[in-house]
Amino acid sequence: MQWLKMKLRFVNLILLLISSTCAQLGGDPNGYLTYYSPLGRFGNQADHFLGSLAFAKGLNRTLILPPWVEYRKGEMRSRQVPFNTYFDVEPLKDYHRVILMSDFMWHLADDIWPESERVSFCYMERKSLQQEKNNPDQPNCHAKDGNPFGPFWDTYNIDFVKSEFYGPLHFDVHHSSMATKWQSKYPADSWPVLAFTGAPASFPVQLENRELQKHMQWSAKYRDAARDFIRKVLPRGAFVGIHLRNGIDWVRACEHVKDSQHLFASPQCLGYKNERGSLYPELCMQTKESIVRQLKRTIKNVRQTQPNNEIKSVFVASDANHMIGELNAALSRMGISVHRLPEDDPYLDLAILGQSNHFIGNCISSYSAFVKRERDSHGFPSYFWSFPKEKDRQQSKAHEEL
Ligand code: GFB
Repeated sequence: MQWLKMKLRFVNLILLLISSTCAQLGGDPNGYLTYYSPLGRFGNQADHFLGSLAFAKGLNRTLILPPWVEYRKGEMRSRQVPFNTYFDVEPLKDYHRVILMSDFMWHLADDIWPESERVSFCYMERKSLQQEKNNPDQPNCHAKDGNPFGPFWDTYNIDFVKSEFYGPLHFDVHHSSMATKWQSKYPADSWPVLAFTGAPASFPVQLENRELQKHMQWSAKYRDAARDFIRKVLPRGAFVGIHLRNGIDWVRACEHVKDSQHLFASPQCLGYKNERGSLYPELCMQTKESIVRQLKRTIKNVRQTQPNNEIKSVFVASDANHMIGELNAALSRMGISVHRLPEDDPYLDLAILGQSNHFIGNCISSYSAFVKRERDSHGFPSYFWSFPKEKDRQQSKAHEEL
């Protein structure tokens, strides 16, 4: 009898465990949302992620966390890196329900999203680059057409059997009844998963969604690596983190400054309606002299205003030229050393910049924008290269002195 009771208890425990895992993993009656962000590299994808998170919340659907898409030198196909390699999943849940793509595909997809019901969503027909695939009688999203589209969905063995064009609906759930329109056109019981061929979000990130950055917290691996670098490599004392975006792709991108009101992340300093000014070339690409000048000025200002937390070093993150020699030469007389990572690591660079006492970034770069948002969420100070314009700064200084 005793034995039977124990056995029953054991079976009950197992049943409880199974049901709580299922409850944790979903079976969300409100449905799911998944997307692929074909735009750019990390900074662009992060902007898209914040917008998609807000959109999923607006629609009250669980967001399936996509992997980060990476492009490595010499590799033809993009790589998909699980979301939680870089960021913890739990803090996101303070804002809204999320699930890792691999968990969804392993544990829930067979029931919730069987292969025969996988529909890809796009605003309107997307033509294939292979002409023979374009059928005027059957317009299609061609969700897996080309790299990186194909490799992304292939990572999870996802094929689509149909396309759905959602236009004229859009993604701004903050300023209209858009969420209700989505819900009534695509109710969760008949559309359990909305799978978008592009992110359901704007670029750059919508003003209202910037603050969601606080839910993106570095995984233990990156938190620890950043802390170790700061403790073991940098001298004791405060440090300035700087982002130098100066690779050849950037030089080319900066050519668009002359015919644009906005470029990439520029609203972060100029304002979304250019209320803090128009674009100018130095905002995008700075001279070495102006970088040294601004850095020295920042260090001197901090020495005057915060004498108890003197800056002892500079940490440089860059995609191309870190200017270590020039910066060391310019700053050594001030007793300041200049450092970089021994090996290229865009994520560790970001995590360290996020922790610096002061940060100077590139207003136009979405990579810098990620750091700025993270620092804003902690109340840490940030500045931009060549902003405000040197002439405007001199004028306002003269005005102050009057
Ligand atoms: O992140 P991202 O979209 O920012 O793309 P931007 C820039 C990529 O360059 C990063 C590398 O994801 C990194 O891989 N990178 C940039 C860096 N800065 C650093 C750095 O300080 N350290 C390291 N290790 N790597 C724009 C894109 O890039 O560039 C546009 O938004 C377009 O789509 C344009 O491609 C040319 O916004 O700076």
